[in-house]
Amino acid sequence: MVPGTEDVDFYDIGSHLSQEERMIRDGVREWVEARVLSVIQEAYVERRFPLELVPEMGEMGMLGANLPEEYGCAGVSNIAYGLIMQELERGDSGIRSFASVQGALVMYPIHAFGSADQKEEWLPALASGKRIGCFGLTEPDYGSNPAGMTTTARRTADGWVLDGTKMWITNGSMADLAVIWAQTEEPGRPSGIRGFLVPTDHAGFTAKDQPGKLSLLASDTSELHLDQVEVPDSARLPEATGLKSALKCLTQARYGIVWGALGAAMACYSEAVSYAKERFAFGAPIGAKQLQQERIAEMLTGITQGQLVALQLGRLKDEGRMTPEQVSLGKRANVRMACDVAREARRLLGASGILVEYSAMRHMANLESVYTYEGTHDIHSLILGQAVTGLSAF
Ligand code: TGC
Ligand code: FAD
Repeated sequence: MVPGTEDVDFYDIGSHLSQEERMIRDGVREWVEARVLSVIQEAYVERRFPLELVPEMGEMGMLGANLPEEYGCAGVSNIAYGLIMQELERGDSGIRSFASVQGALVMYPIHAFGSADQKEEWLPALASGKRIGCFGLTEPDYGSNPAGMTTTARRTADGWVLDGTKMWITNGSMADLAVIWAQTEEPGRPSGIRGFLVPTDHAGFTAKDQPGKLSLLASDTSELHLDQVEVPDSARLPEATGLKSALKCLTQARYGIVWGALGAAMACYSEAVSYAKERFAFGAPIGAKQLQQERIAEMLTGITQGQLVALQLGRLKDEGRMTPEQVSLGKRANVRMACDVAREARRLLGASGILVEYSAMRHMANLESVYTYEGTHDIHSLILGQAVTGLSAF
């Protein structure tokens, strides 16, 4: 077994999962061990997303897994979906990001807000990985506050013309389809934010890779440019009305991150424990030293608390009772915990911890993006502060 793939379950949380959920978790874990961990170090150093894995992810039902079977999806519980995200991020945050964007930010809005034709056309192709999607909300000047977006969709006799720039877009350069959020300009109607399905081969659509990243190196992060891109009215998501629809997509993706962050933390923890038992200093394994044992105890505590949060959140989601604010608490807490665990694991590994052969520093660097995207840590503090006090501090 590759270090980092052991189960971490100090509170026997696995006993609360159904047999199917455990089977799904173990199947994805085995796949990650065999297929992701064998390529990820090289892909990371080469700064490339391992695109060759996408058809396998589709075949195994990992894309939009909690959406219904009628569209070629796996139709699993939200807890099983979370476990898939956990196992993927145990491999690398970039692999989980791919699945999050494809499932929660592209397939979910098509399923929730799309027409029957849009669902038929896109969902099976996206579920199988034959088509790739991206989600364009953020702009160069509007990240935390997407309400200010300046991308426009101007109504014409035949449809819409889109103009604007979207920044930091995961999967952007390899996508066949972009979900673009834009301010509408329509004669006689107030402007509002709406979502559009834009095939990326349309004239005027360009994507370029974001250079200079030091995080999520095995992930495609791109800038999208829309220069008078014409789409018919049938490309508009008919049920998406206002920014609220885009924010609902974020809730789905953030839910996946609550679980995904656990996977990254578990990988770092397991690697650190195994290193602590084997590495000798001052005549004894460093794992026999009290300072390292405290480190390990802190990591295990954080992971165990995070597992309980994820499990209860999953239950609430499966019962249809989960609120966006509850997701904010989970995203904020679990990602911060994972950042702390990755950093402490890297330190425990000494000089070896800076090598790509070990996963701690890769996860540590990746998690800085996870801390920032899908609502920064600060934004989730403000969401929680507002929920508790009723006062906005944005
Ligand atoms: P605000 O007035 O608070 O809300 C407008 C309406 O939307 C409702 N709402 C939500 N509904 C569902 N889910 C959510 N998460 C929601 N948040 C708000 C809200 O109740 C309201 O409804 P109604 O009926 O009263 O009209 O809107 P605001 O413009 O003040 O914004 C609030 C704020 C700052 C929290 C929001 O803009 C925000 O979350 N900002 C962060 C932006 C962000 O997270 N961007 C992520 C981009 S995608 C990405 O990063 C992908 S990374 C790749 C990966 O996932 O792996
Ligand atoms: P800003 O909003 O400029 O924030 C800068 C700093 O100010 C942060 O520390 C923030 O917390 C703080 N801040 C902001 N507002 C307040 C406030 N009111 N009070 C106190 N502090 C505040 N976006 C997409 O649409 N699609 C994607 O696929 C996507 N993928 C991404 C992939 C990566 C690798 C990264 C890094 C980002 C991605 N994003 C994507 C964008 C991401 O969602 C934004 O970066 C994020 O929402 C923050 O926006 P910003 O970077 O513009 O930061």
